[in-house]
Amino acid sequence: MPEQMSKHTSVFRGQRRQTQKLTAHPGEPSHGPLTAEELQLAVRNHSMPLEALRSDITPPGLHYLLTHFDIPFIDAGNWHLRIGGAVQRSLELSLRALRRAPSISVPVTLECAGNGRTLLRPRPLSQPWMLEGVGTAIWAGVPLAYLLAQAGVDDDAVEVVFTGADAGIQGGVRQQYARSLPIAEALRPDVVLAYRMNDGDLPPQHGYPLRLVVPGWYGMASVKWLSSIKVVTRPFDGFQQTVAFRYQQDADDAGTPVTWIKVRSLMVPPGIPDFFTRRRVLPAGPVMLTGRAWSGEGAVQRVDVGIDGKWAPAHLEHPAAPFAWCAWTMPWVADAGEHELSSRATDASGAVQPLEPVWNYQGMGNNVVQRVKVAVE
Ligand SMILES: Nc1nc2c(c(=O)[nH]1)N[C@H]1C(S)=C(S)[C@@H](COP(=O)(O)O)O[C@H]1N2
Ligand SMILES: [Mo]
Repeated sequence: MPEQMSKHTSVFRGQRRQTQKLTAHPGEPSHGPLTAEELQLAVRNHSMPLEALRSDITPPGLHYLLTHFDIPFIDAGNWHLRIGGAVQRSLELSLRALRRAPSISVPVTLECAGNGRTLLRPRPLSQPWMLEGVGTAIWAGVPLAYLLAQAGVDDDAVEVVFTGADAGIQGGVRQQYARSLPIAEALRPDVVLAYRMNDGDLPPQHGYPLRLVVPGWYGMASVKWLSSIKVVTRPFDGFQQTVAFRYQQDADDAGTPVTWIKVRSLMVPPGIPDFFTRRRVLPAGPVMLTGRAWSGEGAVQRVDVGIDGKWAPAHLEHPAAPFAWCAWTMPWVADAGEHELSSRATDASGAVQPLEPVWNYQGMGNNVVQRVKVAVE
């Protein structure tokens, strides 16, 4: 999520700094303590508790959530999806019509591009994710490629723009949440217009009645509460495309677009937590360390588990689908004392998780290895 951090806000910076020293300015990374604005976002947009890494499929209530503006309340009986722009036939489809169309069901690990942001120093001010902005669900609905074929995409088309029903202001710009995909991505057979999540209807917070799901891409591409799909002959220049979701060094850097999910692994913290500090405590003896790993840039090839900085390969299982996470396990005989546990994944592209965070202005794609401190008694 973004991730305002925009050229637009930087214009106001000097002015705000004089008048409101203690208020958060999105776009200005902070060395200070967590702000009220970050807390406000954090309580609306929850992460997935790490113990939920135990399930292949995340129940909707445990799946992470990221909503920029408000959750729109949509009367599905009067709702239609419009498909138009550079197509031979514009379409207008009711939810009933979509449910009668051919359907697919795809297990997908979604992750917010801002996951890991709050571990960066200085800290980009936005949704303050630690490491748990992730979840895996089975998304079912109509293949996007099927509907685009029905509409007939013009030869000069370059992108497809997806617009949600939710509106708000970000970086000083009034907007409806909208993102585009290159035509080649939009025509992938696994890109789905989902009306179901796991065993039920799409919940309101995850995009009811219909959302896009783009397997392998960071979550921002998977537009919720879809209201229209427009085929365009020029690259889309909306805020969420050209200002938010960029890897940039500063506000004036055009940067590069955020696209595919970078390789990451996470561990279920072993033992029991201290309520307030979340510090882990476990008894000495054998313990099975478990977790998950995923990547949008190539299948996960290995996961190494580090015990106090000494690495050894974990056992890897096969994922349920190309863009769903895979389980890993590693037996450990815990001896009394303080230990630091980590996991580090490598994917088929050769990418490996960095040991130290890689900073960028919006706090995007920080796939640094997780470190779990445990006290063994
Ligand atoms: N319409 C709309 N779609 C959206 C968003 C949004 O704010 N509005 N947030 C995006 C972002 S940044 C992420 S990470 C995912 C989160 O999906 P989830 O809440 O179902 O986990 O939705 C994406 N789609
Ligand atoms: Mo996101």
